[in-house]
Amino acid sequence: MSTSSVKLATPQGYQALSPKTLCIYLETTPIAHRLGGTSSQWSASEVGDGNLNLVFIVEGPKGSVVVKQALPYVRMVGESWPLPLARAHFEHLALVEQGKHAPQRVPAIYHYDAPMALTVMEYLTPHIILRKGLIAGERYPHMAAHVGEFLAHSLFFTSDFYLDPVSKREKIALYLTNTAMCKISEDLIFDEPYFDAELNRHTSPQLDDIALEFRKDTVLKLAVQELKYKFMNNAESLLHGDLHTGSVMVTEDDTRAIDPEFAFYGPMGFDVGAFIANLLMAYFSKDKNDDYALWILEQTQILWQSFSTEFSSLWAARKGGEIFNPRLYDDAPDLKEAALQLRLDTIFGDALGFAGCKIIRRILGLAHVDDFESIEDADKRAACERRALLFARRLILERKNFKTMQDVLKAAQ
Ligand code: SR1
Ligand code: MG
Repeated sequence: MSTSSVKLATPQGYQALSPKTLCIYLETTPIAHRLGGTSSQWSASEVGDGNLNLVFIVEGPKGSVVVKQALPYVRMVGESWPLPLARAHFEHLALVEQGKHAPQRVPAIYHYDAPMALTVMEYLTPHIILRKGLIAGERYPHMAAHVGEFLAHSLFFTSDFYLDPVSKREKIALYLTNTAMCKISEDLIFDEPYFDAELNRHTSPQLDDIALEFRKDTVLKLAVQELKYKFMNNAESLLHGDLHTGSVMVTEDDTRAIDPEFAFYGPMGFDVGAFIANLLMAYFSKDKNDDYALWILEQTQILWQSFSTEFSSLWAARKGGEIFNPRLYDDAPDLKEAALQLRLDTIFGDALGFAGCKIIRRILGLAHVDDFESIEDADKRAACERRALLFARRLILERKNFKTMQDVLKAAQ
């Protein structure tokens, strides 16, 4: 990914907002009534700590909302890396679609303004970002099952297992031009960790040897490029596209997936693998196998269990869908079960491979995760990261050999 000094043209009517200008803006929108009173009684603060956008919490006498606005550049790098505002459109589209299939697992959407690249949505409170909760050692008894359910519903209902071919192709087309976001993933996940890219960083000098080994590792690079090819060509389902633990908000009882601005039609295993990768990084960031670390590992098992059980019941109950049309069962009644098993096995293998890629990119690439970054002692951090890197390599190369999540978790320990 190369940065440039050319600023992107922003559409007429776009203005990056500040807390003050946001309140004045909101007064002109249909959601003003949710806040109550007038803008002079509202308080807004910018709370975004992600890599790309502005995020505001606005509170009024009657209620509160969250406002997310895209910037015309990558926030974590600055204006030298322009990024189309259109990602706000894809995020809104995906949130609405996911809201149809998993309404309890995404925030409610109140308002979308295309020229302003801005969405007003439910303020999830007292939720916190899952990654922060895991770093703090909190347990969320329903989180893994909820994410599994979100994945099963959002992936099943947007695939050929449910849709007729016309609707499926129309849906693919809706996301085809989210190219800038897909290109970020193609570069940052599958390429940059494997060459000396300008914006790469790693814990140095502790990981210099392994970073170089990975760059020289033809077998690994072949496998990663095979996964990249799958990412680019397997339009199986509408993906969230960036389902890490920073894209999930939790309380003890509730779980919501946010931020699907990387949404596109891709392989189901990519979303499943993204979440597994982030649970595994949370696990590897704890330097010993204490109760809490093992609890995190167990969540990976619960996630897969919940996803596969939910996906299987949707499959059993399905009425439409183009693939494995019921006319094929007449002379081969066991086909229905075999088809499901084949799909689950493929998603599982893909998910492990993508999980491996996701772990490596967060340790050797541009965008790191706080699970590791919050470990101040560089030697300690590097030791955790090295374990994660070696395991990620195994996940990628042996993805077709692991038969169950239990096998994966044993190997992780
Ligand atoms: C330049 S954007 C870096 C990363 O932040 C997002 O969360 C995505 O994971 C992206 O790859
Ligand atoms: Mg995000």
